[in-house]
Amino acid sequence: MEQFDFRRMSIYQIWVRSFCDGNGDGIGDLYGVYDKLDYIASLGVDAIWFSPIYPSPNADFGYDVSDYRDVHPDYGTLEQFQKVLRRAHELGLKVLLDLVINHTSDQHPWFLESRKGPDNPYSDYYFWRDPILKRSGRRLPNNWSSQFAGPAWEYGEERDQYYLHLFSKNQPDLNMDNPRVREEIEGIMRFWLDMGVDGFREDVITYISKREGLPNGLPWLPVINAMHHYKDGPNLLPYLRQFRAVAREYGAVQIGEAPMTGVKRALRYVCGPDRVLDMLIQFQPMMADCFLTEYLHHAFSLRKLKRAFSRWQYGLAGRGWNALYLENHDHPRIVSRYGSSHFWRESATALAASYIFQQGCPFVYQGQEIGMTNIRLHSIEQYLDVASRNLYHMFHKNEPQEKRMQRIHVSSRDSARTPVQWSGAPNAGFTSAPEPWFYVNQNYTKINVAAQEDDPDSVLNFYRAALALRKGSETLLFGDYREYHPHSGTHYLYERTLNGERIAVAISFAHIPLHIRLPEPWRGATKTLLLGNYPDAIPGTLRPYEAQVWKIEST
Ligand SMILES: [Ca+2]
Repeated sequence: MEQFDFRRMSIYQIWVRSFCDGNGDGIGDLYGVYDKLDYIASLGVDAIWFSPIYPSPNADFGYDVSDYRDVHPDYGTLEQFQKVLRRAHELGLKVLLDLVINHTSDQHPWFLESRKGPDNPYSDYYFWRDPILKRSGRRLPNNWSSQFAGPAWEYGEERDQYYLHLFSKNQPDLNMDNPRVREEIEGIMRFWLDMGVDGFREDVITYISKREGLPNGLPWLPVINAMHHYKDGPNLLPYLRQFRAVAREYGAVQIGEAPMTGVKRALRYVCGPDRVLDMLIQFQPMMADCFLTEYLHHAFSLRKLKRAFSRWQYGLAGRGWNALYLENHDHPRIVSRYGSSHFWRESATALAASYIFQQGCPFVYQGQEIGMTNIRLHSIEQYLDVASRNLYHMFHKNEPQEKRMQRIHVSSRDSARTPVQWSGAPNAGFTSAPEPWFYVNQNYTKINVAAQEDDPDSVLNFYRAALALRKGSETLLFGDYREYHPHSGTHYLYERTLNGERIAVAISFAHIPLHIRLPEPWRGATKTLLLGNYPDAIPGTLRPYEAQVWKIEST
């Protein structure tokens, strides 16, 4: 089946547990999603990506799947999902599901069988290895670290062997080298595509092929010491081609999550009609205030952010298509990271303008469109994120408690997982239950959807205007990208050009007013303001976190 033109899409991501509780038990669900579909459509997005909605023991909140063909009872039923799907389609929204196939839950029936012994049909669905026996005792099969900290091996008593888990010990890695496992994946894809789902976001899909023999990683590097043995592995392309063939039958779109992947490598996956993925979720724009992970925090660097943006804009130009995002369920809130609490509204809207008008498909994560901010919980016990907990308990133990908690405050994924703030009602209108499943950010009385709906200057209405502007402009959709003043640490200037039309975007990241020398093609020409986050705008002058989008008339 022919694929729809995915390049025009903007995509709204739902992490359902915290989106909206429709049945009053304190947990977000598909009943709440159904009620909010009109709201989602009102944003002007074209698709919804659901983080996993499958049954899961929630060791990693849905990214540990125990049944790929059903819906978690907390979120509803398959029938309710189909209802959401039908209504979404009526509203013109595509629906993308999260395909989590690098690993399953340790409660998945395949794993429960597999761990029983080497002689059952599922024994080779996972990576089981004997311990290495030394005079000094038993050692793990290799030195790989889990990405959630600690060793990547866990003991299974029944087999007297260890199994591999690149993430938590409750997420055993699937052995994709086993053709039967790949057939299972094909079956899962067909199950949802037959139901009418429009495509998949594919979780850490670049990790599914491990280097033969699982050789040791670097002994001196924590957490990602063996990445070079499992990222972009030897059989990744053939496996992706196999799954692509299924997607192609349905015209489905495939978006791959690719941590630590650079442009050059990305081009292998996303180029031309034979591409194996339509877009990659790459991580470089998430690293402008940290080294490799948010846990290794440093001050925000606009130059670093712009370098990441432009590297991908230039790198994929004319060859591939970018996935543009600043937030998702795996990263703290962007206003708290790259923006300003003092200039909260201005910086939230400036950040929107910084990525939505680049070439690619913009993603908006639930709550981002109202400028939700990080939560600060007082003790590590209040945090639920397995990665935060592991990092806290394994590193920087000699530092004062306050410093260690500060590291968690700036890095925890839980900040993206607090309930969406719908209104100023109790529990932010997220639930009618007395207690929501997780902490509500107490700034909900100020930051909420209802308060922003009727305010033309709100963050919410800026997102709507920005998405509408992009959607209605062939230049913003398909035009060439060019950055000016790349070395500036205070402002970000870029333009999009197509068939002689030029649209200029100027954004301040400064707390003080700026006077900038306009790039040559913008100078002297007649300029029409298409969008801004102040009541008026003067070319060449940028107030704190001001964003201006101009149409430049050719002279
Ligand atoms: Ca519920």
